[in-house]
Amino acid sequence: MSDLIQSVLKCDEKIDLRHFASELRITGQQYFLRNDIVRAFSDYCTNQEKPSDFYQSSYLGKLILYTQEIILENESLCMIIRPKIASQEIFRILEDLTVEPMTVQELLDLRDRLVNHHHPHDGDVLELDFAPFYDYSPTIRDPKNIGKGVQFLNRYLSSKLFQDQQQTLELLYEFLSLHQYNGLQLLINQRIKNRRELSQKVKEALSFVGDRPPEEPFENFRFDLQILGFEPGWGNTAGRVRDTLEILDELIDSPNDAVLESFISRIPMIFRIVLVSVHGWFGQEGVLGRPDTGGQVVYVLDQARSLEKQLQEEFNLAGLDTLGVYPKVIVLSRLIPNADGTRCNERLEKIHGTDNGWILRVPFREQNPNMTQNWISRFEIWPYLETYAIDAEKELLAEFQGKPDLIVGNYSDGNLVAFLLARRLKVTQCNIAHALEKSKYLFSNLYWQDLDSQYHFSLQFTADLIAMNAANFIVSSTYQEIVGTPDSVGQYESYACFTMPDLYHVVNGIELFSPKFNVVPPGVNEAVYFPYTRTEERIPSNRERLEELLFTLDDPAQVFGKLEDPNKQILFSVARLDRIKNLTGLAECFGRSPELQERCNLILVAGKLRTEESTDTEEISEMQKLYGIIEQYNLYNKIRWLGVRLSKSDSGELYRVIGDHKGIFVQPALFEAFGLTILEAMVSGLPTFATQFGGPLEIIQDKVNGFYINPTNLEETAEKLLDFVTKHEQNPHYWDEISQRAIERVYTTYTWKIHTTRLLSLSKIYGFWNYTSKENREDMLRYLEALFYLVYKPRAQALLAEHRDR
Ligand code: UDP
Ligand code: LCN
Repeated sequence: MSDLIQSVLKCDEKIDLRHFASELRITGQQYFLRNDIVRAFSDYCTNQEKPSDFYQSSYLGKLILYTQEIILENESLCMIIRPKIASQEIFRILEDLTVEPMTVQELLDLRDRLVNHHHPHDGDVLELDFAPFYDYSPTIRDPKNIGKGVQFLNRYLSSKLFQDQQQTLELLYEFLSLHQYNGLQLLINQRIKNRRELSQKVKEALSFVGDRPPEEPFENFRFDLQILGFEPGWGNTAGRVRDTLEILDELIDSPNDAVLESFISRIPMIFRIVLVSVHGWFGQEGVLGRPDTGGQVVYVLDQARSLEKQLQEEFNLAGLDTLGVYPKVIVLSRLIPNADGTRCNERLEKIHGTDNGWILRVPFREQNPNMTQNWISRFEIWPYLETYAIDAEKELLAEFQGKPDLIVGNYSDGNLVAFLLARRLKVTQCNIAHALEKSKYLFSNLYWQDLDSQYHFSLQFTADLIAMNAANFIVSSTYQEIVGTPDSVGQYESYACFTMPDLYHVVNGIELFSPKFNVVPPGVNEAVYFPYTRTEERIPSNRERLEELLFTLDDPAQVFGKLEDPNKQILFSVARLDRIKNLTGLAECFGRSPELQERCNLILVAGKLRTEESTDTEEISEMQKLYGIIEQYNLYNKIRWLGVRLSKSDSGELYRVIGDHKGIFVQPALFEAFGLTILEAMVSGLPTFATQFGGPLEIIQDKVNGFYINPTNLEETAEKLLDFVTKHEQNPHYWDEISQRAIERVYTTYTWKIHTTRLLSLSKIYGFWNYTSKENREDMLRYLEALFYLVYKPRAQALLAEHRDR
């Protein structure tokens, strides 16, 4: 990159650079983010009447293309350049155009100076650096492969492991001896005394099962195998036992990574799983659409169901179900005594559609009844989590009658609790972020001191650093959640280097190239969300009731607005009334376009209608804004705003009714980490227009099975919608083609079956890796504990004191 800067400086373009810098200076702004830079440069090119290809063909244009941030200070200009995904270079360009590379430390000091929080005379600020702890593990080289951690790890591990055949065998032998379920020995017993015997007995067992009919049940020859040294877990029939033993035999004789993966994936290692989801209203009915309760709840419940099912299938194939081995999945959430009509005040609730899936709710301790009796915003719950983890541990041990095999955290709070639990119980920890707030709120770290009274980011970001580094593996829904796109920084990437002025500097917050990262997208509940064309599975009375609710019902308690002409093309959206979900942006786009209003109706489903129903300031302000837009553009006869909380099955049918009317789904979020509503709409068969900022960019293939929109560009969004409406009018098959491809996209790529198969295989392989490499992460975990006790805990206690005074 410095070559590119040098090229700029060696030619006439240095004059442009100087001019451009002075134009930036004139604005009076000091800190420029990517959008500002691109806009300012394009204005500069226009004002200077540069040729139209200046952006692409000049060195300066290319440099600007890679520049993420510019900071002006006195006479110098600091450029933060992202030459490729997940890397950063920093330069200072002085007034005389000399260029100096800058260190991360210098950059963080500069940022502190910018907000007047740099006090070098008072000593240094705490510097956090996790890089040294990643020395223990291999790192991926090509950024393209980030997020494919397990494949990489498996290949690496295999090549290392298989260099020494004796050692491999020894490890396999030890590993296979470990497995038990409630005192029932699995896989091999003490009759196989060492690695040599393992290899030999596998061959004997193979010849024994090879002589039996493949379909013969395992019970028939269980005790013959036991004498040879083999216990249950290899298969439910002679054929399946033979297949599994053959894989092991191949692993012993001619090991390779694919064989290792298929063998480990078959071994019954995971029986009990905890999914931690603390904040929000966690329930199965009447909770969606409330503040802090959205996709995460849907995701965790569907995941729990699917994990149980997948494990049952696995145990069945392994021949364990007949021996009383069954999976148990617990969603750990908080018990909210004042439950506002939900079941969140119940300790235990069975998860629908499971045999042994439960929601276990543990209350926050009575440290402050005013707070702990009620729902608490996710931004406020930090002081209660440590004691919560201690109490939850006891309850989990009692419920499981033992330790879980895997702990999955969800969101910053759940991940912190997962860390505390995994540390105490010595269990594999998996992190799932759903949404990292750091990149959602612009400058949230730089101005944390101004925002802390409302958002407590100092606690949240510290919790994030602890949990993401502690986790054995991290599951993300998309690639860009980890490292963004060529233009934008990823959510995890934003933790790599940042300042929390006066609190700490993070110089290496997370190793993005670590194989701990794995992209495993979620699915959609196929029993609830399915194509509108499957009429035989739909219930006509529900369809009629929802049809009425959507188009004609005149009930001010549930609906606002009356459609003058219900036959117009429908634009449909479902979301919570969060600012970032931007339903108001969609209404504004509709309001500003007379042509859209002429040809379409807008139907919005949001949890609520009335400001009195909410205590959440953001939600109230979004409602007020929506009323304001309806009034301003006089949309009363063109819009329907449904303030209803739908049951799961109604929510599925709602999309299908929109499909019956050949409607369009629009997801206008300013940023969407993933976006489950997009999957729901697509699998229902709705042509979907979704934000280009975030996960939808990976779900949808633009113009193939859906469309991208830039929700900050209202005119362009309106044009794209109108273009579709026109094409649909001109070509009767257009809507159907997009609809069909949307359905196919979900079924081929976004199912829970694909997700849980992958998740379980990951959990086992990371478990095996931890075991065989005797991965020594104790140094890192100790460092993280210090961070927890010395930074997190005092701040959490201060917040608790504040809560007590409220
Ligand atoms: N949802 C709902 N009612 C509402 C708002 C949302 O049932 O009033 C559901 C929606 O169908 C989806 C989930 O909540 O299943 C929202 O998930 P998404 O990932 O789109 O967004 P999040 O709310 O998690 O940011
Ligand atoms: C949180 C979000 O903001 C959504 O984008 C995701 O779809 C949801 O969680 C489930 O992961």
